[in-house]
Amino acid sequence: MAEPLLVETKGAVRILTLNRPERLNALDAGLHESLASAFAAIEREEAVRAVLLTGAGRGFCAGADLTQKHDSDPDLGASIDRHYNPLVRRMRALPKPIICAVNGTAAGAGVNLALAADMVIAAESASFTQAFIRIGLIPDAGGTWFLPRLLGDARARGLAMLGESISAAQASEWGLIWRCVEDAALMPAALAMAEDLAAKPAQALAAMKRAFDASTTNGLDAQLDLERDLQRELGRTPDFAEGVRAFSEKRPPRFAGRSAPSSGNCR
Ligand code: T3D
Repeated sequence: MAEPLLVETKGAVRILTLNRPERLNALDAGLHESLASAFAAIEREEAVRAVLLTGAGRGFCAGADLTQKHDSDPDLGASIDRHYNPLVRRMRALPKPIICAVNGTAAGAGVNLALAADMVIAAESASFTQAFIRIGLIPDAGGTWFLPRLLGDARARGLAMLGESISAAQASEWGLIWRCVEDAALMPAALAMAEDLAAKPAQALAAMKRAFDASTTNGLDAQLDLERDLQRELGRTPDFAEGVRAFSEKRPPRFAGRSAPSSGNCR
């Protein structure tokens, strides 16, 4: 049987490809377990500096695998506790950038899995559907949190309540995703973004993820204090010294991505 998740490494980029194309990469227990171990490895491996998540075939991910057997009194909360919530938390807490390349249909938790990444780039043939209402559920995997923040309340409620699909172009115009590109350009563009991020100062990217996440609950005062604290740590990193030196010497910087000997990690 084919592996449900393909794992490849290109330089400092770890590429994860959801690989159940006959089910539009719907998430079953096997795929969830593979994702959990892939992210655990990425957390451990210092050489991995950026992650690219995509899907095999014509779909990105059609959400939960609806062919999984449920008993007469199913506990969906248990499956969310076991698989979806740890995955979303793990992606948000990962101190490395994650790019999601949405290659085709994204539905249900498949959309929200993409939105848990730091940036989403989509092929123009891709679509985004909060399909949950069609089967009597609410958006999960962070959907009720991501959607209003990215789109505003009106569009978030419209997408969730109507369950209509939007195109990648519409998703880009509405600010749900970073960019929409021609189908053939998707993987080259996504890989170029991931390689670019992998060469950027890793500590600064980790601190940025932390600051943006904290901004969703912090007031301005607390956020200003957090920015000061993070900047204090970053000012002591070799990457800051190299960035300033390279600027003065009018040459491209060579970032090592190491933390300062005396400081902890930004995350
Ligand atoms: O359960 C829990 O743990 C709780 C968590 C819930 C999270 C959720 O994500 S709930 C929402 C689940 N997802 C959906 O409701 C979407 C279901 N799929 C669709 O509505 C449609 O397939 C799409 C709109 C995504 C795409 O339509 P289309 O016409 O392009 O493709 P298709 O023909 O419907 O699908 C192609 C094949 O993939 C087909 O198999 P077949 O008939 O060729 O053998 C179809 O059954 C299969 N497939 C699509 N989605 C799923 C799926 N198989 C299992 N689970 C799926 N979600």
